[in-house]
Amino acid sequence: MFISILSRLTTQKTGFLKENVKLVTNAIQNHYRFLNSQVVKFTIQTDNNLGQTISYRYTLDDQNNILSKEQRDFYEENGYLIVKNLLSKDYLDRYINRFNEYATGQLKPRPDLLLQKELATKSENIDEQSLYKIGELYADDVLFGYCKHPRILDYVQCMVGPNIMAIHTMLINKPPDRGTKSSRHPLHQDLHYFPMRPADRIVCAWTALEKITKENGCLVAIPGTHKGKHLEHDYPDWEGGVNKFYYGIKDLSVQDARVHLEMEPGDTVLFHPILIHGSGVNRTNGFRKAISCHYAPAEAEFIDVCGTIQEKLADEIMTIFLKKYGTIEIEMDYATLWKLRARKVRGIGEYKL
Ligand SMILES: O=C(O)CCC(=O)C(=O)O
Repeated sequence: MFISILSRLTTQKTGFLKENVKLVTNAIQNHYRFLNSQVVKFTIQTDNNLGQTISYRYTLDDQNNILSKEQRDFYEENGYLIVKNLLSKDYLDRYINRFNEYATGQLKPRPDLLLQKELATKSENIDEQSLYKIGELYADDVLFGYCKHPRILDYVQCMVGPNIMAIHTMLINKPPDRGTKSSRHPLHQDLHYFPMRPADRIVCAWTALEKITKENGCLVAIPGTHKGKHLEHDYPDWEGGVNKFYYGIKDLSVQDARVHLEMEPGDTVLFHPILIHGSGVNRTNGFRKAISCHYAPAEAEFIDVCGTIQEKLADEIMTIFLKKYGTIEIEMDYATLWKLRARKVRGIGEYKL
């Protein structure tokens, strides 16, 4: 079903006219119809050193041979892979400086850049303590440079294939905890947010912009859970609440097997969207910054999440979207919202808004 929610866009905020929105929506549908007609068939069989045929499911053959066999096997088995020192300090400084320009008000954000405040500082002005997350990084050339970085894309291609879209982008600044623990991110699976499939061809790249440890709230993951199912999620029942959209897995029984992903600046973890992961409280006096991008193939299938376990979150995200852009009526659904936000970063089928 294409039309599930009637949404409203504003001319002032987006600069779109009603007719243009319709044209854009049609163009996106045609674009994905074109890409879907060219779906790449992914090979999942290869030989191991003993001459036996083994199956790889989560990584692709014949991409750019950048993954060593050990790295590939590790990702297949655990659902994540840390690549040490992938980005140099110049790049990290560039992203941190850009964050600081927004946090200090030196730079005015484009209307489509999302500046999100931490729950504990909701009523405060934007500064380094309150500015928790910058989203929709395509609205900033410097930050979007991360999503297009060839060193990142060379690894991403091993999971996604040659035609790559950036589907979800964030710079996350976890501030020192003020006793509320509100910057914790409950254990979740990222697929819960995404209306595209197949899950095995989606991957997140998450790069430490500074040293990230257990004390300042590193990522935690449960290795091997990418082989499981997409589980039911909801807001956790935490005293003091939880940040907007921080859904966690309901009734999770395997908490004890978690590992802490401590990382040096420039280290990058790639992880599967069904891997169960989250992050802890920042118990230090410093900030914990990371930048991330989720990627999917340009040929991905967009699904209708109505009637699925994703519907509640999708409705919540659509409601926020409508509130932000509210005056012209257009027809829009959750999948189209994600198509509008996706940007082609490598390969064929370039689509520019
Ligand atoms: O950076 C964090 O603290 C958590 C990020 C995360 O879990 C995610 O992006 O899915």
